[in-house]
Amino acid sequence: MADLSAFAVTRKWPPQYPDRLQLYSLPTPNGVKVSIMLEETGLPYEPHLVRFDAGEQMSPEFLSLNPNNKIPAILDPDGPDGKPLALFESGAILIYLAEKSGQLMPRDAAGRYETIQWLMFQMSGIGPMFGQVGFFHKFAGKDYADKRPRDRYVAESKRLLHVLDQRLAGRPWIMGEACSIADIATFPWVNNLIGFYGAADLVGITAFANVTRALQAFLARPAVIRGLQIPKRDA
Ligand SMILES: N[C@@H](CCC(=O)N[C@@H](CS)C(=O)NCC(=O)O)C(=O)O
Repeated sequence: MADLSAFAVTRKWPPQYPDRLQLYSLPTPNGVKVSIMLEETGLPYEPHLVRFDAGEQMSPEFLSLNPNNKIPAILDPDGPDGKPLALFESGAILIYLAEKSGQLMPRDAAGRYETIQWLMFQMSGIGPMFGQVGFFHKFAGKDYADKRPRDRYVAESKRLLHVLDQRLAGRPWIMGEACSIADIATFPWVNNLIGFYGAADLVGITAFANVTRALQAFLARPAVIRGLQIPKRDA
């Protein structure tokens, strides 16, 4: 049985199954990327809820795993060379899990780099920009009288949606015929933008028919349906 006692995070979130990959998360758009990926691959894992309402992402135990105080983070007892591996940043975790499982990533080198390119497009563009739309449209920023910041992020989000829509023209998924980690990174954010953030009209989502078609296909996948609810908020 794996011994994870050297990792302080296991003191606050004790593993019931230390041989399984440990996931520390919350079902937010960044968090569900990893739970969806784990559900898609079938890798055995144990989810732990990190409660933001209790500030648990700032606890010394969580910071020992991710000094950047953000979910998702993982601790794999069976990492490279059979040693435990702790990892944060959802994009890095997705690449790691794709390589570990041999799934959700093209096998040829060029296809692999192209997938990472679209993954980075999500990490550097879609995530941060859609997040700002959420702040200025749904959260504290919605009460600001000056709408220029909101409009700036809405315009940039529309531009990114246009790029994504063009990429999906004539392709079911970002990388073509098969769903990949690029889709797993991207569609939880599109879903959140038009769902939880209520910004569908603001960004004019109906103009992006390829994006909405791929989003519907994504949301219909059984692993996605399950992953969107993991970890359970009331666990
Ligand atoms: N670039 C990071 C972003 C992660 C992120 O922003 N996580 C948010 C939830 S979606 C979070 O943990 N926020 C808590 C905080 O900032 O205190 C990733 O993709 O993993």
